[in-house]
Amino acid sequence: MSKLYTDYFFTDKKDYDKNDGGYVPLQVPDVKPQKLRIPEPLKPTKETKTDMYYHITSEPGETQLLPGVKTKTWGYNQSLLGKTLIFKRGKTIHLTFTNKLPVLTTYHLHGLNVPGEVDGGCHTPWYPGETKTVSFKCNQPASTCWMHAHPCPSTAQQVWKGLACAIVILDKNAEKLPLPKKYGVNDVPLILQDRKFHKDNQWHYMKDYNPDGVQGPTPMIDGTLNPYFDVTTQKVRFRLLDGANRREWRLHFSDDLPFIQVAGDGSFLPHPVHMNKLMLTCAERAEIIVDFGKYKPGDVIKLYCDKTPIVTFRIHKMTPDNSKLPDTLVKLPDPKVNNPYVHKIVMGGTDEMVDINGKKFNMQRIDSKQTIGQVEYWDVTNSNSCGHGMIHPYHMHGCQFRIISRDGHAPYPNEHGLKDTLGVNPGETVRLKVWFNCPGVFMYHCHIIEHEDGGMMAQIKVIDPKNPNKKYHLMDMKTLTDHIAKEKGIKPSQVEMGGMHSYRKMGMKM
Ligand SMILES: [Cu+2]
Repeated sequence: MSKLYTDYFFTDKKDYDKNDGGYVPLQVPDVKPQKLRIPEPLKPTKETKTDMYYHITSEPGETQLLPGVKTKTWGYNQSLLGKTLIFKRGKTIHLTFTNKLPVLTTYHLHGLNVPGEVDGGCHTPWYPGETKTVSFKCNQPASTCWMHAHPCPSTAQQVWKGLACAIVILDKNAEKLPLPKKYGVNDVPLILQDRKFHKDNQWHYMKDYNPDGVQGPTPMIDGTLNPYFDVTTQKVRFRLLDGANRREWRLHFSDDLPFIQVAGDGSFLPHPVHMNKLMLTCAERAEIIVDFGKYKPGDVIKLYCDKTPIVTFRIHKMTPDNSKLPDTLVKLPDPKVNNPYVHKIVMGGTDEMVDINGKKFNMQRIDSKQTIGQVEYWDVTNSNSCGHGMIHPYHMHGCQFRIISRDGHAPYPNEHGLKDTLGVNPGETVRLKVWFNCPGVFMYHCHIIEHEDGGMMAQIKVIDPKNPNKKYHLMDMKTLTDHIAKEKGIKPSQVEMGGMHSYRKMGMKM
């Protein structure tokens, strides 16, 4: 029997979000159990041997979440969240985006190795009514990634309204592994979010605003309140995604039912990890295999976050499944560091004081450079004090990195795969090995979304050695503010965006 890990790994429990003054505990909402709204796969508009084409529209809508009045929400091709994008490795993907929202938005492909213009950060807005297409070759390992809006400094507000969906990458290795693969039956994404409902069942982002991250007491899983899932196969693969603005999810099942983590953010883990607890920080993903074999039809198992049940599993008749995972799930790229320069990244402050290396994000400033082909260490520090600090989930666009060490010690057992986001403990320095495959300007930031909007973000120019002087068009605050003022029919000085408070309080310009 492999070792069973029974803790959340994070070093100091005092740093969990639940010890923060602004913490909002989860509560089971007062609604009848709802069938889990597993997002359907989005059908390509066209698929050839080499190419896949999709059309995605971001649109406002209304969603029946609580009894009574529907909630005003935003989504992709639907009123809330979006259908799952399934990309096949090796194909060229063409994504046509139409923005039917009353505000500008972007389409960030979180976890994808794509050029800066395709990445969907703040420099590539879609203005209301606009349609544009991006294309890229999908050439990265099987994994669960996601897409979400990223128009700084309004990312948090747009994700809160519902602009997020899962991306699944398939490859030949994944096809061969003895894993549950029936999407929607035993291969199920669980997008973990939380919301607060106000009068008339509405969300009010600005009323709930907290510069350390907006939270709500109501768990919302795949856009479902109080969800249940019918288990009809002995083993189920859950693709867990922390899609919350702020919340960490400390997950465990009834009876401390063990499970196997097989994948992290950007790939399978080299070896399966047996565990009965799992913590995800914002934007992290984990694929786990749960074996319900010891239960009988009629049994009920629950998934908890801390003490609150968030999904109910109803056991039905199932055929025995004796499939065994191999010890090695994937062979991952592990290039040698070939440049001695070490990037030093310090995530500092809390509330409005957040920054990186003492500076708040500026869309026009390049903070770092790296050339394609160079493999470099990045030392990422969380300078909050230990014991009463916050865990900052550090995310890099445009790459999948390896975690080398945490304060000189080995990474946690479940972070040996490719990663794009990781929780950094207060006082800790994590060493990453980073390389890029695509050129462009990419952001790196804390993925507590209010922290990134508030300026705990910086950007890197990734240089293509074949075209080292390429100029990139970068967004600026005046253009952004003027456009938003025009959309709303107000003066630029009247424009209000979530992250602006942090800059204003610090007397800084964006
Ligand atoms: Cu943070």
